[in-house]
Amino acid sequence: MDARLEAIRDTVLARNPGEDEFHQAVTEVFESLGPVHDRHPEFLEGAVLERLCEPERQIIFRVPWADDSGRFQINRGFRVEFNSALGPYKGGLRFHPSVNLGIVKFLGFEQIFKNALTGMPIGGGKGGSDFDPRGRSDAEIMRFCQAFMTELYRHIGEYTDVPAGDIGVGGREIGYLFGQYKRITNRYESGVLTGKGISWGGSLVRPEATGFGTVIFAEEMLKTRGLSFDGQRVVVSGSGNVAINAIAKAQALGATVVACSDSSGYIVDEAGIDVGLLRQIKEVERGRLKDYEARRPNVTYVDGGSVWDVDATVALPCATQNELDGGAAARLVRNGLLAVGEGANMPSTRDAVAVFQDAGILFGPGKAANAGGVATSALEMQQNASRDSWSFAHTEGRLTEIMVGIHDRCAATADEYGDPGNYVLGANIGGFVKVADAMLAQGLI
Ligand code: NDP
Ligand code: 2IT
Repeated sequence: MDARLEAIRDTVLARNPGEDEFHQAVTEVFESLGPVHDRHPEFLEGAVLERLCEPERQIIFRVPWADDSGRFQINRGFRVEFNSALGPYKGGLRFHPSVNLGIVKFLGFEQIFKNALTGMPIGGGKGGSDFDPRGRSDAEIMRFCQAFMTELYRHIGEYTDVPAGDIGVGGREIGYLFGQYKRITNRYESGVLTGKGISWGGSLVRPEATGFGTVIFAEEMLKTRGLSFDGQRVVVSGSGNVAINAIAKAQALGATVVACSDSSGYIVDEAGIDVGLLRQIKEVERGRLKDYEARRPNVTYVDGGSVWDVDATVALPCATQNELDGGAAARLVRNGLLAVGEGANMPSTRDAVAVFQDAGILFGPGKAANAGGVATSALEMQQNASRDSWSFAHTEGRLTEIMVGIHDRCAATADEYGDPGNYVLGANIGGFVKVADAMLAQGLI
């Protein structure tokens, strides 16, 4: 790492002890930015990096709620409003027991650059809670969402901060959150949340957008080598919103997706995953992946283990951070891997990224490859602002244009900085320069 940047990075780490994932995300971005600072000394003079690493606002709050047995439960809520140079803070809410400030800050930090890459007018933020939705009744989920919004509402707004979903937060939760926001504020402010239901201000394609976008991005990478998804053998991790829609899109483009996972285990279905059955189990029944085995012939369910033990030509990690390590990366590379598209945020460890890059694997980092979700959230905001709703075909067309545009800008930036094919460099520099220019233009704030 460039020595000037390393000194700033070390201060950031010392000021934020114990936030391992935030440290990882900051380090990974800084490693790309040395050459930019050679060309743009004004970024150093303007203390852009120091400002960028300090969130504009960090909110931590108590979320008290009553479970079905009447017992009082206390969770912790977070919203980190990281950077508003390009627009209102924008980013999802994660409900998972592993959520803490360091996780929210890593996600919010990544979101700044991702949102810049989309070309849409959105800043970066993230939030969530250590609430564990697993095993909770629908009524408990509703009461939790209402309690969460009872504090969050005062910090958000269509021009201020616009949350959406992430792990553990989908259409059902956004509905409860929106209802409570409306009740407290007495405003039907559609643009305050994205991922809403289609009949009440949501956008077509938003549910599919992250998974679809990841596959579109990976397809563009494959094209640079004269390849496509057609005929590829694909492994996807996770079986939530991003994973399911990545599976659907990859198969629509002619690939066979042979495996996917949840936090308990993984399935191998050599005939290609039946997306309809997977949606029924995960989205309708809210069941476990193990249920898939009994309902389809010739399927193996592996309890525990790693889905990355299954060979693939294309790997799409779509579950969570640091789920694919250096050992798994090396094994995939030895067994014929061509490309990786990160549907999740920071799913590959730094060792894994190094293995992929050293082997010349096409590697699409999350902040570029999974930007289709937030980009379509921005399209939802656009429809809300104009009180309009677009067709599926039109919205999918916009998503495709945006993903191809992100791919091409990352590739062109990597070329410009002398490292062709390095999408990590392209994404980090491309996102950073846009935000840095806007920050300098807006003065010392
Ligand atoms: P979901 O909650 O819909 O699904 C998450 C999936 O990942 C589930 O299959 C879950 O398994 C698995 N998973 C979660 N945590 C872990 C863990 N610690 N270990 C193993 N498996 C785990 O979330 P999404 O699909 O929305 O999100 C997946 C990833 O995509 C996240 O990294 C998220 O930040 C990222 N992302 C999401 C976007 C969106 O629009 N939703 C946009 C861009 C990125 P189980 O059910 O067993 O917990
Ligand atoms: O990580 C992400 O980009 C998201 N969870 C989606 C954020 C959004 O505002 O749609």
